[in-house]
Amino acid sequence: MSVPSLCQVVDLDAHPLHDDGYRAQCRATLDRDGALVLSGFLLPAAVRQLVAEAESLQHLAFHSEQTHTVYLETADQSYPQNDARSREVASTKGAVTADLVPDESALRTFYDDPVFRSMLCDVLGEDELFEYADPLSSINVNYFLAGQELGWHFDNSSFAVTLLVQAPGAGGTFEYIDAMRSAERGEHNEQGVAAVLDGRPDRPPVALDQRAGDLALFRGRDALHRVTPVVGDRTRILVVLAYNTEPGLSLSEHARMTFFGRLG
Ligand SMILES: O=C(O)CCC(=O)C(=O)O
Ligand SMILES: [Fe+2]
Repeated sequence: MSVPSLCQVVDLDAHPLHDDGYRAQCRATLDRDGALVLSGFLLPAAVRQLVAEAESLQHLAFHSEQTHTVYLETADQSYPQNDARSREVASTKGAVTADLVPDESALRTFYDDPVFRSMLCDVLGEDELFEYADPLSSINVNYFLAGQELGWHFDNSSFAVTLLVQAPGAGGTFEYIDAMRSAERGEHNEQGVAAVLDGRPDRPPVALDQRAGDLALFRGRDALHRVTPVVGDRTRILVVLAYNTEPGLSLSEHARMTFFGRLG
């Protein structure tokens, strides 16, 4: 079996990835909202096929259960009790790494596709995007079982690209509050973040309406975001398509050990 072609996997009528007007529209939405959902990105047959593939890989998932701060650091109790830097949130999920994704997977069809990558560049305002140098981190299939969640956090990378393969029965919602800090300017908005953790945010979180087969882009370095606990027996299956803006970079050894349980 060979890798399916882009038109067999992506609904190119609804999402003409090569088209400059389409790209400009996507970019305007992402710039305005801090997140973008491409509804019905995958063709229905590709969604069904990816669910089957993800289910067949699930027994290989590494399960991580972590506590961390919203800044993805270890809580520092030398800060006051209500300071965002001393407060822990919990994240639990299972992850299958890129090296375990079959060569003929539809996920490779668009992860590697030059048109898809140049579309991402235009939408994100990047010159070029590169895969991770390590064999684990470029494509991750994540599984959220009943009760599993990602606590409020900021990402280390400036943007994220995700594909929802299977939505849970309930819960498992991606929520975000855009522009809650400026990592670039070193402004971490500890007070605003603490208010979110206390359940009294200045601005209400936005719930992303991402359904199975929808691609999402978000600026997770400055948008505070979380995934609410999954409710019910249907596993949330979400693929993270991870890129770097420079070649030759690997995910840190600490992050690989935490999320994948191994380095390569
Ligand atoms: O599962 C999701 O939808 C978001 C994933 C995420 O925020 C992350 O991996 O940092
Ligand atoms: Fe994140």
